Amino acid sequence: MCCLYALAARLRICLFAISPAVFAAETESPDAALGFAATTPNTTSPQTSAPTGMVWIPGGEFSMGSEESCESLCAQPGVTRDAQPIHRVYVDGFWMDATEVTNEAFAIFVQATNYVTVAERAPRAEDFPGAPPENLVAGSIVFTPPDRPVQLTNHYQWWNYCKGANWRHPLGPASDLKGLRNYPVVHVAYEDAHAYATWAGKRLPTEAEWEFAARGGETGRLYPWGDEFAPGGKQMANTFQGKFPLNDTGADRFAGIAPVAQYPPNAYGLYDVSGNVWEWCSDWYRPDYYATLAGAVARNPAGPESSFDPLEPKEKKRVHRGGSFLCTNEYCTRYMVGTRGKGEVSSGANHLGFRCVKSPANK
Ligand SMILES: [Ca+2]
Ligand SMILES: [Ca+2]
Repeated sequence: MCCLYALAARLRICLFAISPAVFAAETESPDAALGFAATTPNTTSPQTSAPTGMVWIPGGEFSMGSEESCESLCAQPGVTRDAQPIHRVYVDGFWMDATEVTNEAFAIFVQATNYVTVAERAPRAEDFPGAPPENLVAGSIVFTPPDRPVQLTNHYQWWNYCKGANWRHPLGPASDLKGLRNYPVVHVAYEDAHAYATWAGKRLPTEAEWEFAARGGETGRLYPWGDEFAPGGKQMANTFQGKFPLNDTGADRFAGIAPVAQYPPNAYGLYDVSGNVWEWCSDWYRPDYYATLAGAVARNPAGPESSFDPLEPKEKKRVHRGGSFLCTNEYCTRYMVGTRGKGEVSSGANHLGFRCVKSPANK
């Protein structure tokens, strides 16, 4: 089991560490003080009706990123540092899936194409030289709450590489999709999400498109619905309540993952852009990317040329957005709309999914 665990660390588990302050000095910029300027959505409408399950995002110009003051909303440091400086961005209009892609939708894709996800394939020995053959087993990462209080400095204490876990068996081989038709598909690697999107005649959103859409036309709000996490006591997203990672009380009605669209949509009609499952974006991840865009309006930015995460410099990572049912103000407050996540491209987990976009001209 120890060896399996070690392989898992190389395979996938290492991907959900939060980002501490190691690169703060690299990303600080005077521009961060400029803050948010008004969002100016485009006024043009699409010439065709909405594709099934998608809503129109008009695009336009907006301020992207997160203010350093939001650090106070998370008990762990660093939640905003890779989301600075706040900078001005323009994106064209596009269609976006109103919800995270569901198990039902993904099953239709798999049935039509016989697609096999990364988590269903045994890791190849040539990709992991030196790994004992018995450890080259197909599987994925499953959140497993520890049975006693733990320090939040070591995420291995609540992530477990589970043989046989994949989108069909989200909690391991003994689990299945009964009753989960309308839940987000999980355990999808980047190439799985990309394959689905291509099959569907869609694509994955850029990070800028994702944030423009999630903000719903608002300017500089903390959350897709406003600045108060639970306005009037009303829970607006599926996150984690209670003592992380021990006990999710489910005070927001769901302990763990929820079916899609159980909370109010944002102003553009998007459900669960905050919480439930993280969502893949097409951009490579770099914590200093925003600094390269500051000072002008970035038009349809598509991310840096390559990936670089100082925490794990050898891993190729793309951006995740929106946080998940595991996000909490004790550890990872990345349900805040301007904050960023990241993940190694071949790695899925049971809190990571995606949604797709489509440009009117099929860009
Ligand atoms: Ca919850
Ligand atoms: Ca989500």
